[in-house]
Amino acid sequence: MAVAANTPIDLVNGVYERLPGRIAEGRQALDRPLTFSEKVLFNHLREPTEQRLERGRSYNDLDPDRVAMQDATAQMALLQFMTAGLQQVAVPSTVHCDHLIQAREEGHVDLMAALENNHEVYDFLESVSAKYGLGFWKPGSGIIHQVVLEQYAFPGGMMIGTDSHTPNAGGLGMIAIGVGGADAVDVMTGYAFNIRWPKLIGVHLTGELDGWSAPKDIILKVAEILTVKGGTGAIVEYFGPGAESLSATGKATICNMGAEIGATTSVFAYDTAMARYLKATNREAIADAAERVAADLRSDPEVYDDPDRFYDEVIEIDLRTLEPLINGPHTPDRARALSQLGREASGEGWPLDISAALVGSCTNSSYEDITRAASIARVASAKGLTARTKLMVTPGSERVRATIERDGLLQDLEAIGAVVLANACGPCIGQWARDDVKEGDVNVIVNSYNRNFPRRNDGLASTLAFVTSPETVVALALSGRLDFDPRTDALTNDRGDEVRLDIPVGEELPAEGFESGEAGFIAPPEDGERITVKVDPASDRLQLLDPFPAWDGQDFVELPVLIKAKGKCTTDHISAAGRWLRYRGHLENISGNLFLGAVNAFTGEAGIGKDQLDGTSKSFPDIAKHYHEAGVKWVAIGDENYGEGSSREHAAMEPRFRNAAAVITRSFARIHETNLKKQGVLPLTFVDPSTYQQIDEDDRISILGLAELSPDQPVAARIHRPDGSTVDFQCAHTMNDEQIEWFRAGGALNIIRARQVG
Ligand code: MIC
Ligand code: SF4
Repeated sequence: MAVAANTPIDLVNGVYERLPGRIAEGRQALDRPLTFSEKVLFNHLREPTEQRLERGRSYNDLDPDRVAMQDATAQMALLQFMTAGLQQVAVPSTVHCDHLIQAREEGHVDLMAALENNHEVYDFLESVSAKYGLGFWKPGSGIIHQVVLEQYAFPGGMMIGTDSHTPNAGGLGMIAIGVGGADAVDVMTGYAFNIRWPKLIGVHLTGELDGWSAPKDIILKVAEILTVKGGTGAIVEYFGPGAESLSATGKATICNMGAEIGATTSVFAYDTAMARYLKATNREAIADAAERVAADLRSDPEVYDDPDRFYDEVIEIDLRTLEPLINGPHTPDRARALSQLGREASGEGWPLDISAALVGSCTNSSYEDITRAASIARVASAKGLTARTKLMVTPGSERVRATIERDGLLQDLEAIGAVVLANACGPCIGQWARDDVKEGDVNVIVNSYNRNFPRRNDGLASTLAFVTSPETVVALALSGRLDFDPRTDALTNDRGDEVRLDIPVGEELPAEGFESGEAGFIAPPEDGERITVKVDPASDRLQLLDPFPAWDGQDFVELPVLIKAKGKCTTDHISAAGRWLRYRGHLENISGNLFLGAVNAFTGEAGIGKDQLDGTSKSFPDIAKHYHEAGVKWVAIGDENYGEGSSREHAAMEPRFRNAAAVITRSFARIHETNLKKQGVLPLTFVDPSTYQQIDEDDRISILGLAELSPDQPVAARIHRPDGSTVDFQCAHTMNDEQIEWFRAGGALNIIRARQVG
């Protein structure tokens, strides 16, 4: 299968040809009109007539049109794919090099350094892509989600991606779902993508944004309303006149950050803004094809007339009343109006001075975003202002970078002191060689990214990160302070005059069209068979995978608790990024970061616990290694929404590699729960959430009756106290028959191999 730099029109036409028939079947099956995402899902069901469709319950087989992977997750995904013994991937797939570029000086210099430092990994990804027929986007071409939006997304399509912000493509009406690498391997090897039929949350947008408010404020508001777990198991559909007033890239911002509420994905129905974006990115044929089936790329009229009948929950937001928001620190749902931040910061004792301001990330780096940010900078500079804090800008793609350079927007930002970084994730994922502060220095940063967990941007737990719109970031950078509201406050310029910032103005799309963005693409050769993929056994960055041992048929009896995590335990807490991104292709080495950020509920300290074999206090990765080498299985205990955040399956593979038997929590984030299942670790939840409090440091845990493990049946478990007493408790799980089979087999790699033999 030839993978090109764009989605071929034939693929799109194929999807649209099936659409009316599938929609008719869907209406019949459910005996009612359909929402937009139901239509797209129906159109991608593998066996439409044979599947039970029950929201939040039934598991269903879907056939996505595409797979996209970024360099930090593709390594593990492709190492697994390689064990399948196939010659080609079964669906069009691409690899995007964006996460491994470190921000140190400025874009070009940093890119050159990355090419040198990461050449082994880039060579590996490029040669695997060539061998198995994947498209390869070179470092510097842009952030995966921006490139996918520009090149591959199309209304009514469906894709999966090994990154939690894959839903970004919902801005172009695509059902795009973030998954772990093992899920991607299923699809790339021709198997279906299996997922629970989602619940549906409708967000009805009325009015239009004005002044300083931006699309980002919509999702910051939704995050406040739904919290970081409120979207779990649901697709969020945006509709209403407010939805149609937003550009495609503005819609993408909203869908992108839907990852922060745990949503399966977020999506907007097809409209003229999407057509404009498709045309501006040289995809007229797709725009025309979409136009012909436009009525099928929206919800049925009955849904818009009476949304409460069709959605599990409906949220109303009037864009006219939406103020600029800023969320954080430590969690993306901690929202307040910008106007309230100064007071809150003083009350909390947060520094009011800002140490760095950052514009960019996959969430906010479109042409429109940059025009709005640059407009503030342009006027500010004319009024004699420059940034009072470090300001850094990461363009989302080479296409955006080249276009904003041509249009003078980069110069506008540079005029107030901005440094332009490489087209990559950079400081969003800890790839930031920061030397102006050190651990313990409590400091505030503001950015237009999406996540703000501790240590995420610069590796420092003492950095307090706030997420907001690019417009607000630039305004705050110009003032240098958290208690500044550009709508009401003035700034003093270099002549000592009081001046006000102008309201940002943006351009949805470049009047002169986009510069080319395809320079970074390498198509696979017709026949990749002769290409050899080398993995040096002595490499510290890449390691071939061995399947984990199959389940031995025995219950888990009296296992030590490696960790009881207190509060938020995201995938960043379980498997940190930043400097550890270096080892994303080497399971043993990356296991050195296991739970380093997780807070020990018994001591309040991060990353350190008690080794039950020798009674000493050690880092969690060292204890896990000790248990592994001693052949001791263990459990981890977690609180609500355990595994929030990233799709990185390392957060599941590392525990599995180090002998974890089960993770028992109050609740899980979707992608991480699936990743645990895929790797053969039991993800269990307490039936009575208060059991969490009962587990002590020296207790042991048994998980019983595993031979009878079956869907919808509780699992018996027991706490063994050091004094010999026991407490029985019950766990729930969400595994279906197939997923129980993954557990028995010892994880996905065994299944991939068994399929090959079969
Ligand atoms: C993130 O934003 O956390 C990441 C880094 O993009 C991750 C993927 C990864 O850990 O490689 C994600 O969002 O899935
Ligand atoms: Fe990259 Fe940040 Fe987007 Fe993740 S959230 S894909 S690290 S830019």
